[in-house]
Amino acid sequence: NTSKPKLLVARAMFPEELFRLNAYFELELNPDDRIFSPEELCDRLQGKFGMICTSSAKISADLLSKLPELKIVSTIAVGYDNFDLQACTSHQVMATNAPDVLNETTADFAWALMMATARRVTEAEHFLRVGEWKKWGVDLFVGADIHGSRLGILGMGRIGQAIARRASGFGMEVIYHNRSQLSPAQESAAHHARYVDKETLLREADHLILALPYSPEAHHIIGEAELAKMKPSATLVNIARGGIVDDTALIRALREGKIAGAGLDVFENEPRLHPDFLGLKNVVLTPHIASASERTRRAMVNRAIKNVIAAVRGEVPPDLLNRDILGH
Ligand code: 8YV
Repeated sequence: NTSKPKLLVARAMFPEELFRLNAYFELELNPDDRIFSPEELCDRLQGKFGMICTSSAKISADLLSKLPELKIVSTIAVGYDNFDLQACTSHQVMATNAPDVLNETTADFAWALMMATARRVTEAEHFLRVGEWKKWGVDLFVGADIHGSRLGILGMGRIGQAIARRASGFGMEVIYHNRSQLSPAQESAAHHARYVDKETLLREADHLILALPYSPEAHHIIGEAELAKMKPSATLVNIARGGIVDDTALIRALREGKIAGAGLDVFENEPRLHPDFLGLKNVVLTPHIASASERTRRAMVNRAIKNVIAAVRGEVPPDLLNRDILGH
């Protein structure tokens, strides 16, 4: 049926879930999961009603000006810093994300990184794998405790609050900084997290987890000056976005012992990471997989599917980001 609107699914994702889209759209898939260059993305979007994509698809004013028929861009991510929302609105393109369904899975992974970093799990495993384990020692891979320590969270949205809740089982104190303070009810649900200024957060956290969205204001919000304020025994975890941390400054701080270690799931210029990370022992490095449980990734895809189906049916997509488009 060629009269159906066309939808580009820009990345390979669970064909069994995408199947439902066939009732509404003529699909163009990318089974090889190639990353389209901006030019190819523009070509492929010609004549399309919409697109399901990931954070790798940059939606700029320039691109949108070449796509008069486009109505919706739907990302399978909670973060949408790859979308120019203002340009979407002025070009009458709805932008949607896939929030909520990944909160708990992402919080789990933040904890995995924090624990692996503080207790030096991957460093110790490497030591064992390369055959260096000749004898046990009383100070072999001693690290920092999680239980009883003070957890700091920068960015106390839905994921930050899910991270905080998990602290109750570890007898931790939670402090946080956020654009705005949570309500007393939210704070008490987040293991009685205590709001502090950014300076106090940096100075007092034993383990600091970054869970804020990327924005130009958040660019390098953790740089040399901030790292210098942290405890030399502290662990830094980033499950948010590359660019929030100044990677060069972080590498220097890790080398000079300004902080004890870092657990990083996101990087500036990923998937190309700063090569000096690989030479550091006090880091745990993962390839942007914090939301990657089977169930959650399917739920994210389904959320994106719901949004495009709502759009084609003339309904308001549940996760519409640029709601000001409705007034136009
Ligand atoms: C996405 C993420 O899976 O949700 C986000 O913002 O970073 C991940 O959960 C990834 O960005 C692919 O879009």
